[in-house]
Amino acid sequence: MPTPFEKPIYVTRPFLPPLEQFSEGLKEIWDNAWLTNNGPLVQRYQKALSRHFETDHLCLFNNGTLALQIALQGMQITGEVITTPYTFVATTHALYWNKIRPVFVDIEPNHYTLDPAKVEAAITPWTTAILAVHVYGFPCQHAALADIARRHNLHLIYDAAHAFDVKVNGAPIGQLGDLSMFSFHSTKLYHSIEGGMLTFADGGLKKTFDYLKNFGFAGEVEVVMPGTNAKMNEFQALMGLQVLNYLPMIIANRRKISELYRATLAAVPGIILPPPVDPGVDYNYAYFPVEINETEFGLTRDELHEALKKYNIFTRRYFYPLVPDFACYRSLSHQDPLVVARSAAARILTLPIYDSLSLEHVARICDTLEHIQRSAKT
Ligand code: T4K
Repeated sequence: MPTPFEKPIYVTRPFLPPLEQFSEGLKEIWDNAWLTNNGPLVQRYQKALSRHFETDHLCLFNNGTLALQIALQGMQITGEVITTPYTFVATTHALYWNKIRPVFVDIEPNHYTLDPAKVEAAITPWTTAILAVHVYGFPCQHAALADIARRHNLHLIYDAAHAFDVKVNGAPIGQLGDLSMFSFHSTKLYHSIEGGMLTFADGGLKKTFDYLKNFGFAGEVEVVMPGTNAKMNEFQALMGLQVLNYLPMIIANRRKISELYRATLAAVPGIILPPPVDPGVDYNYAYFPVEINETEFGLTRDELHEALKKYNIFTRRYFYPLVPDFACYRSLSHQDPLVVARSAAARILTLPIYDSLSLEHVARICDTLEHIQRSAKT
């Protein structure tokens, strides 16, 4: 009979470098007395990421949401954009803040990413771009999306908030499409406390993004466009630089957790494991989403979510409710009934996964899930 965890087990916990190491780094910030506005650590961080992703077409921001908003503005995306309903609400908000109409199209059932087979039917004369999400770090069906984008002369933009360090056929995922946005929020496998990054194919955009994140300043007394304030600060850069050194360990630990979940939960009726990643994909183990088949499991996803709380296990229903069901988007009409996305939103539970979660605790979480399932059936 499993017992509740002594301390809460959350869906995620941020990786933190050793405190002494971070304190050592803070001394440099104190010596510089330079806290933000493209300081030396942000510049060093940008170089480190350029090396990591093998590109100079990269720009840092204070968070992923503003990075995406600025991307859309800098690329002058207007009118309608075809996008996924199955995402964190910030994806859609970034469109809304640019006065772009989101047109929701369903996801495919294998990896929950935008379904290319349904995109073309939603294209209108006002469509200017496709904004797809590598949800849970699962790569979108890029070849099919790129083909549609090319034939209809649309931009192809990726919200890669979950996809840091994912590679497709050996290449960083940020090389796909016209532009990708990455989130470095503390809840992500890789973080800079808060932070965001754009990588993009057209190097000419870098200047525009740099202006837009700094009020549009092009010099001390020259403002070339109405920008905003979306600059990363030195503390974020310090964290991002230090966490980068631990990335291989973070991903390796997550991989072990994912493998243990897979091996143990395969035997539990009603728990459908996340799909295996396609060949050629180096995955980052960002999330561990399981689908709950309530008939076989004996409880609904929501009942299980509640039941786990009694054991001090706090899973999340990423992504429920579906974005078009939020009050602020409910009035938007969309032709696609979003059947697959609705089913995913009703059935998926993301289980705890983070580098410091011990395998012993993972085994206990699995025991608890098995116990809840057996008790539900009796
Ligand atoms: N696009 C997509 C597809 C995204 O998923 C996101 C963000 C964005 C765009 C926007 O990027 P950012 O602007 O955020 O860079 C979290 C994150 O706040 C959000 O960044 C993330 N997606 C989303 C999926 O999840 P919440 O509301 O679930 O976070 P919260 O505070 O409930 O945290 C979840 C759990 O993490 C907590 O129960 C405990 C743990 N936690 C959290 C924090 C902040 C910690 O242990 N320590 C911490 O410092 O949204």
